[in-house]
Amino acid sequence: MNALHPLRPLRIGAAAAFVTLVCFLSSAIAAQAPQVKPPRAPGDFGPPQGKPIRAVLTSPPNVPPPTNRKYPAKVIVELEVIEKDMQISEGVSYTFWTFGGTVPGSFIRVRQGDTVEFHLKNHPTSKMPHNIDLHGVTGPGGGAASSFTAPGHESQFSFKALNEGIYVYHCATAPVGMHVANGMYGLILVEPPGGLPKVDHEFYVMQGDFYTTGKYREKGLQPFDMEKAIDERPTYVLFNGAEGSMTGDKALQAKTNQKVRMYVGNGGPNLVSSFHVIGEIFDNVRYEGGSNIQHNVQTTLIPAGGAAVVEFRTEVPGSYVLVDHSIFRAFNKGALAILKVDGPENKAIYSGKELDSVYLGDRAEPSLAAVTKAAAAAAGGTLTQQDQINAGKVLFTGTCSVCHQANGQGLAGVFPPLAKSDYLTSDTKRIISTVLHGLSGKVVVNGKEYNSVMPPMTQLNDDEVANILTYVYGSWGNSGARISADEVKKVRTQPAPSAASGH
Ligand code: HEC
Ligand SMILES: [Cu+2]
Repeated sequence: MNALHPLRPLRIGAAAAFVTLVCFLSSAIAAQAPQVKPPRAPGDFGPPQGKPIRAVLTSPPNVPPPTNRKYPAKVIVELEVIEKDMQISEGVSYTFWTFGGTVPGSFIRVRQGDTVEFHLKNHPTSKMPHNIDLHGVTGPGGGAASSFTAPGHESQFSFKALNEGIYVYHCATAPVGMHVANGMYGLILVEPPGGLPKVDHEFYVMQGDFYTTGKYREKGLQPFDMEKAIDERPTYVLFNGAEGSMTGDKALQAKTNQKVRMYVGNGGPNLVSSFHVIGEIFDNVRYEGGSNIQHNVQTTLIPAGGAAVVEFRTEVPGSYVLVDHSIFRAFNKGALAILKVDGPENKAIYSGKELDSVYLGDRAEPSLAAVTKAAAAAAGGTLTQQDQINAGKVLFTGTCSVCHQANGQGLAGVFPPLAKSDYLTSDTKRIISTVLHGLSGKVVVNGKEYNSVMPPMTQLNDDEVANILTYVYGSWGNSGARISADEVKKVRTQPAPSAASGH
């Protein structure tokens, strides 16, 4: 047996051996993790001192400044529930229920030992009663029973923040799942008495899963789908309540050689997050929001109703992509955000040139505006061919260009060209069907044979297919045909074509 096995001396039963074991363990911990501070016990730090303080609340992705306080105080938190329609994805809106008008709700920051006087208001235009359960509260329901608030009312309760840490809060009014699914969650940070180590940037990021009756990116106001929620089949998985909440010109910003800290929560209601930043390694993770710090972590699990604090240094400039590494959620349900790091290259650490398009597709630029414009025009009955081409170009970049290339030339022997493709001159129904149902088997394009597989683009809705094809037909010397969403709708119900049947 291994002589170094730490449990072996215990079997001998000598007290000295036990002391050796304790020393071995504590020195091992100290050696491995010099930055770990001894975990602090929960504690009553005595009565609040000084004048009552009004808490600074921030909306995501912002975090309130450190309390910078050496004593426990009485801190007044005023939070208002507002039910409102907001954009969940380009051209898609949803009736969110919010703490403070945003999803996730306002970030609250207090110090361990503070006495928090909590005021919960429910806006008069609300249709539902709401309450709040703060995981940082010691007491039945985390405040839920004391904070039940009808529309137009306000309730008040107080608690002492006994434990330091990062905690989720959420609404706990029945049906609880529905209130959470509509965006009713946020984070409260209880700083340790000495505060947290200084960093250059702090960000507030919170994941949530959303359930709409329409498909992913289906336009218009989308109602909540209770059945999908019960079955745990989300339409969207999002950071900060909207697809694109932190991409394009809303990307998080940092410079090279800075320390970044992210408070990352997961509101659920159903999914557990495998939180990862593509191209970074977390130097420190306070996993599960607890007092232990783990180092050199690639992906950290964040349970529904849980949170973590991740920290890393920025060394190399570029776009770093925040994802749930359950990766379909990132690329097909919206769980994707960007941290843009500016600064000089550091070739000793990373030689490469930046290739945004590999990971980002249509999210690399804030150009989805063209898609929104086309959707609005379609709804208003004023959609022009140019609107479709503009929107289609953006969608083509995110969907088709990875194979057919941005210039439509394809890749010799692998992906056929769409530019001046003679295949495109066949019946437009057949081309629509190619996009909807995919294509496989032998095809001849401009005299060259291809025998490969194009997967069905089932994630695209009728508008999107119509716009993409209008763009394809309107580009690179193709026929200029215009495709309508109605045509796509008709073809969708028909069976898939087979490549062998020719044209
Ligand atoms: C994963 C790679 C891939 C993607 C993504 C893809 N295609 Fe294709 N596409 C192919 C392949 C491969 C073929 C040829 C299939 C065969 O050999 O049977 C093809 C064939 C075609 C054809 C018929 C041949 C031609 O060149 O005219 C059209 C039209 C077409 N694709 C349009 C699209 C459009 C529009 C999109 C985006 C909505 C798209 N494709 C996305 C791989 C892809
Ligand atoms: Cu509620």
